[in-house]
Amino acid sequence: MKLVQFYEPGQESGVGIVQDDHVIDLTEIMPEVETVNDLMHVAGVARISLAELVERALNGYDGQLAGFTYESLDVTPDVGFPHLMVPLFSPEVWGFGVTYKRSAEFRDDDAQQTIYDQVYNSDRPESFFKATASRCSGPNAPICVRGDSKFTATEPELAYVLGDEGEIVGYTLCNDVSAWDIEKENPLYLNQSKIYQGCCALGPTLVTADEIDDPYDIDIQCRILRDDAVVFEGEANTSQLARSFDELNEYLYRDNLIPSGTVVSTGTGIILPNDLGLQEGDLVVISSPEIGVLSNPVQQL
Ligand code: DO4
Ligand code: MG
Repeated sequence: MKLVQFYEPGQESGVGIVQDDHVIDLTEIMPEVETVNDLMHVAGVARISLAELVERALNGYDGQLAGFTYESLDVTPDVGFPHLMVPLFSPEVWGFGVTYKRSAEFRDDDAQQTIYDQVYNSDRPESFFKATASRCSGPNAPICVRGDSKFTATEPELAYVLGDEGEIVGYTLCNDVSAWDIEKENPLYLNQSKIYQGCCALGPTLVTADEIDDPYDIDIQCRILRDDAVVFEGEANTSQLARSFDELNEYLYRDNLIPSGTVVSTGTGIILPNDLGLQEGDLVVISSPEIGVLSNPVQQL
């Protein structure tokens, strides 16, 4: 099942179920559910999966199903019109890094050092705090280049969403936008590369865990458009990940309280060339056949 959150004038947020090119308005059927976070809470209390909860609600409803076309929601956010939002309001987004060989090799070559290779080959993975809900952009909303960065990169990643017992309830796409020039200057500046306004895009859907046959075989593509021309294309597959999600979770939860709805971004296998930092007006399009297309324009702060 693919879930989205959408904005509608007069209503802060609603939850939708994507079926082909339509979005069914679940909030019509379950008025107590305005966010995917609410849905996760209800499913948690009932001790059933998100998909089961939604199936039960749909089966028990005999009214007319209302909704939108997906296309009509997949538009630039405007308070006057319905549009997609982040797929959930994640209290915390965490990132893992150098989980793909390509990421480790590139970062070491660039800085003529071996620290990334050491982490790639260590038991302990690299993890970092990435964002809070207010720093995350949904589909078609701007991702940002911070004012003091001359080279900010897109990092297209598969992300998973955690339930209150540490279980993976679903998957989404994450753009771990990072100011590479700042983290290259000194690895201790990593937080400033990773965490700032508009540093993270999530979406477009949250695909429930039951619907993903093999999370270690997901294709991720990325394209960057500048003045309507494609200036970058790259792809990766999660089979190239060097670590399992169990392994990442094992470290994430060590003496660390992780709230329900936390998003964990699993690292990038797509690396931008050194002459292609993001610029105001670029459009970054990340996609996966299972999750959908996440497009975000770039804004220079
Ligand atoms: O320390 C660098 C960050 C690595 C990262 O975010 C990634 O590999 O995706
Ligand atoms: Mg990353």
